[in-house]
Amino acid sequence: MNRIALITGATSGIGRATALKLAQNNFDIIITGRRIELLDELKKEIKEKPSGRVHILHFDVRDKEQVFKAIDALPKDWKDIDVLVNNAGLAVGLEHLHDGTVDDWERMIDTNVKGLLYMTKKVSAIMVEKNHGHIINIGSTAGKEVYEFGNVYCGTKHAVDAITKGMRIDMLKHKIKVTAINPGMVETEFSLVRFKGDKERAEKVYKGFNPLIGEDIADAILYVLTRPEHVCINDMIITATAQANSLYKVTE
Ligand code: NDP
Ligand code: 8X3
Repeated sequence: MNRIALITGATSGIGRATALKLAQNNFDIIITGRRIELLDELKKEIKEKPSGRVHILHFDVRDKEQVFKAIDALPKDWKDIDVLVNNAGLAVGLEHLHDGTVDDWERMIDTNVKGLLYMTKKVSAIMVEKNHGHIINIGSTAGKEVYEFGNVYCGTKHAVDAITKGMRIDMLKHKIKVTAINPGMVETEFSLVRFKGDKERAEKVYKGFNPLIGEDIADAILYVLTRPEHVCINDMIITATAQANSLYKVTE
């Protein structure tokens, strides 16, 4: 029987690439996000993959009532989730703290930290019932070190790092694997969102630099999910060859 994987933030970037990669490798996929038209498009693509089984959940991870209702209302044949990929997340703004916008901070904290917690609460309860499952949290190099202007975004990803470690302890006796995948710069909609739709500024981030793409992270997720039962990959940091850490990268 195929494993069921729920991926948050599947409309774009890392989440979309992961949904396609896992569907290619015989996972049944629950895709989630706010942009329903993109979920519908992805559903069509997944239907062409070997698994072909796909289910859409449409909600904002910041809204705990929506999250809880969506998981509670899953049809019986989709409820038995084996894999949760907590991927939905964002950076908004890139300013010194005293120039920062409170609403940007709240969007990041509510999505990257609280949204991840709401999802995990509901889905891990299903996994605990059956003493089986795998939770993958998408952290960041920003959760391992802090860079100028990164303040609150780095704070949320450091929180993901700590919460992942806590989860692994709590899930231990339930045989649930917990993995953090921490990418460096990946070319997705990330910078467009960070710079609030300023395409020119977003493109500059990757100019002359050879970044990761969503599929590189999807590959790592598939690797982590296909280890033997007794092996749990706890923590992975993945950067482009042209990047050493948050502070050092080379451009051509
Ligand atoms: P994208 O902007 O391309 O994708 C982000 C995804 O998250 C979208 O599918 C978006 O869906 C979803 N999302 C955002 N906010 C919400 C919300 N409130 N409710 C539900 N879904 C939401 O960025 P990436 O693919 O790059 O980012 C994915 C994850 O990877 C994030 O956690 C990010 O922090 C992390 N990351 C990214 C790196 C990078 O350089 N790109 C590096 C390290 C980590 P929709 O808008 O449809 O709701
Ligand atoms: C995304 C990578 O370097 O923009 O988490 O923080 S970075």
